[in-house]
Amino acid sequence: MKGFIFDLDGVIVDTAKYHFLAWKKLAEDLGIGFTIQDNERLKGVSRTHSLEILLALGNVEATEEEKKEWMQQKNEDYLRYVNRMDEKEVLPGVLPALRLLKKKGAGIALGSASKNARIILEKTGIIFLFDVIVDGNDVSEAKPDPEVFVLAAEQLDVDATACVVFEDSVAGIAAANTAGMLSIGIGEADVLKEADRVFPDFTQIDVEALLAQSPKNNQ
Ligand code: B16
Ligand code: MG
Repeated sequence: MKGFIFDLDGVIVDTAKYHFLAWKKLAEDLGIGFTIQDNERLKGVSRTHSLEILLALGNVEATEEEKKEWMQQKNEDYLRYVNRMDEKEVLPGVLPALRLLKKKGAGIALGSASKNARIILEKTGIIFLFDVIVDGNDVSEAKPDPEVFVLAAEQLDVDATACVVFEDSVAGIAAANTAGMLSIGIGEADVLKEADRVFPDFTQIDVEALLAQSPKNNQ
């Protein structure tokens, strides 16, 4: 395998808790009940779609103008948390994996739905390890569409079948599978059923073994 594509939220960092706090504040302002369980539905989903899910929970209808204003408000709150992030927020095992891949000369890409991906990589001090960054600003179709991973592989100049995708969301695993890449789920096997393999976190992943693995269609 030659290309390694990382999702951001839920794989490299746990920003879901900050998304939750920011959406929760907006929900309170709008009089919508919003729980940590509801927040599960927003993981891996774009900002626009997240707002639609939130409004549907409260049966709230809104104009395009209001939606734009609320998304901006939510993002400003979210960025207040992001601005306080540092290298301690990189999840266990991720940094050693990135360093080993770099040392071995593998292509390293980010493939995230977030429009805040670059600032998060900067704040956590790992942006220099990425050869390619494809985020929510670069795609027209959200996961489960494979666009984000296809673009990342193209920019790495690696064939899709020689790419590994690390993902924590069901939609992201579907996107990786559609792209013909090896999908590695980070999380629970009974949730990420479609993944080629699932690990609870990066400390359990043998990066050397992944590097030695043949392309997906030759397995
Ligand atoms: P933003 P990922 C996703 O990141 C998050 O999982 C999802 O909860 C969020 O709504 C989405 O990014 C958009 O984020 O508002 O920062 O553009 O998991 O694809 O790295
Ligand atoms: Mg994710």
